Amino acid sequence: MKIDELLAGVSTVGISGHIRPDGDCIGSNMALYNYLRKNYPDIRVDVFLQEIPECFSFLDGIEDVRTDYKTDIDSYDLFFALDCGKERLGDAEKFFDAAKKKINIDHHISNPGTGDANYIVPTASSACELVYNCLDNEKTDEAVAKCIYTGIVTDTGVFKYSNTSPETLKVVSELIKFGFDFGALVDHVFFEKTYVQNQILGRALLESMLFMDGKCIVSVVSRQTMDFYMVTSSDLDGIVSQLLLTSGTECAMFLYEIGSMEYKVSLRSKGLVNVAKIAELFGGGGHARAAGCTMNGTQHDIINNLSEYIERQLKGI
Ligand SMILES: [Mn+2]
Repeated sequence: MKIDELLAGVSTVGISGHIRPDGDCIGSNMALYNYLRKNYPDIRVDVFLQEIPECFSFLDGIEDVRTDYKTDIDSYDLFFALDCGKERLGDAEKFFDAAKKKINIDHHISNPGTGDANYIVPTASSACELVYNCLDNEKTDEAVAKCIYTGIVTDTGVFKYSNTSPETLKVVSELIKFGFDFGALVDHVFFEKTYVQNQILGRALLESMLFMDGKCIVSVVSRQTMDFYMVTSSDLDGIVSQLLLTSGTECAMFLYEIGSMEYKVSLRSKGLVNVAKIAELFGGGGHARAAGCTMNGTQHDIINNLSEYIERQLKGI
């Protein structure tokens, strides 16, 4: 699919992505927006996204995003759904449905393609990688490159997850030719934490415990501690991954209290333990190396319950 070939006779373009947008969703939307704005100044381009996290506010053109989903156009000549199928567009789905031509670009395996034209590649790292493939490299600039880089970095966990392919890195090798400070970008969109996020991470690490001869690590954050630091559940993202970075561990468990005798449990594994199987036993789910569930009981009961299944898998029984 080539974007330039879709634009004959087009004077209005709408772009949107999934609700609660992440770096890939925002990056792909803004990459296409910046590309069209620069190369096709006569085309009206509207982007519809809501709840954009503050860390993405440095991307060019983000101030133009229509967060109120208001427009005076009844039917866009072209409408792009990026990083999702039309059913996850939220309030933008009606614009997609009403558009004269609907385009769907996505990398989610669950998406059969919901546009008149579809470019769905489940093996691609990100929607951004796919959008990049649709652009003319000659017409791309630094603003577009930073958007694409942002999406690839966030969806691959900084080129770490198994969705990172040689094709992904070929795209990245083109992007860094634009000369932006990619180290600073990675820190900003992926590693940076707020002060309280770092404080609660420190507290969770300090109070963590090793067990099963150091093969397992666990930490628990109580409601009281969360209230003390004035953090919400999203501030606890990444704690379980940091726990698993402890050398010698195979499995990490992180619990935080959501109610009386009720905990959200996150499980991570380096590969020997399939944590999805364990989470499923308790009504949760996920992937072999990253899963979660909600459990009731005291923290000790919960840890004991989970440990039993982890130990069985480690011993191969
Ligand atoms: Mn994505």
